[in-house]
Amino acid sequence: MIEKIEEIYSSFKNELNALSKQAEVLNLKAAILGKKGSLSEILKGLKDASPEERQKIGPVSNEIKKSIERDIIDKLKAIEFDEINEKLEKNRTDFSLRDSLRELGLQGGGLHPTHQIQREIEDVFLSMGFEVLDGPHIEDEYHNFEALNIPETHPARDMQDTFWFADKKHLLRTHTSTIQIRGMKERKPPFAFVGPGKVFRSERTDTTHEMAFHQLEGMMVGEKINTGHLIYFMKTLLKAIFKKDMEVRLRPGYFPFVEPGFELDIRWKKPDPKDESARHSGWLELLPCGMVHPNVLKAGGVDPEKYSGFAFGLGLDRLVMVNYAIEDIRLLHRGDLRFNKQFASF
Ligand code: FA5
Repeated sequence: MIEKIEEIYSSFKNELNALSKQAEVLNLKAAILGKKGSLSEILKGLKDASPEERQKIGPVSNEIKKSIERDIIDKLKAIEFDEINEKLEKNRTDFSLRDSLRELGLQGGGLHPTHQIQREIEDVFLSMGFEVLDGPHIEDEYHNFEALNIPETHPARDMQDTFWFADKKHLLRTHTSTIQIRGMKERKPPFAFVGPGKVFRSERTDTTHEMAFHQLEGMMVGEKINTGHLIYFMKTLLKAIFKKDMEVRLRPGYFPFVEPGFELDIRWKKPDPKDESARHSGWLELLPCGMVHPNVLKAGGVDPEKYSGFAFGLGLDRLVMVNYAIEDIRLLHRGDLRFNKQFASF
């Protein structure tokens, strides 16, 4: 009987090797291990065998049954793997386009310096357990102002002159603080996130002001979060970006959505385009921040009696200016390839 069982196993192996479809493998399994399968039939005969024979054949047949089951699982996995590879091969994406462009003498793409810095900061915060959130460019009045403790008649609305849509209800968001409200509503404390993105203001442009620029919002909410946490995270952020301890200045700042509010300025040596060796030393307003106002926590569905938090809004374009000693913010948005190529990883 043992020889018969071994014979079944060896012919099973040969048949299995020749198969390439999952259904065929399952049929073979049924033909051997199914109710009327060849191995099952033999095992049924065991009941008529003598106790000594049963003692000998029992363990062998069990071992072979296990081997068959294992072989079948391996084969099914291998077939699935082959099918995936076949699909990948068929739907192959040609990532070599950039090189082909270069072969054709055309310019390939690269990341804008603002985007590069945004990704770098996202990585710093991801490593500290923050999430990265997104928010819409077209906002409603509620998320851009009201929920942030800026009611309709509040003079702080004038600080951020806005592009309104014809319905007078929607606008291009003036800051990424809108992400605070959306982020809070979808989470339960404790939580921490950053929200980068483009913002828009109806501004007269100059060397440090643009109409469309980039901010990165940050927020942390939990029990007993205080100004010490805020300062720690701001310093960690600046050190990661500038790779050294930066000279910073914290002064009181007013934003209706934080209390207390601060302006964090950074020591900046402004380059003089007329005289390459000259540097005007000064402070650049970079990072407004503060402890989240209780009304804002409430608007986000967070109990201000139990939880507190900090928030900040970093000007990304200004950060690029400081990092690369760029004298005019407008250079960043002009799309001049001679300028952009200096930063892109072509
Ligand atoms: C705000 O937009 C607040 N939402 C920031 C905030 C968030 C405060 C959370 C407190 C808590 P402000 O208008 O100062 O603040 O803009 C933030 C940063 O964006 C500025 O520090 C500056 O770096 C940058 N910024 C502001 N206006 C311009 C502009 N026109 N062009 C380029 N960068 C700008």
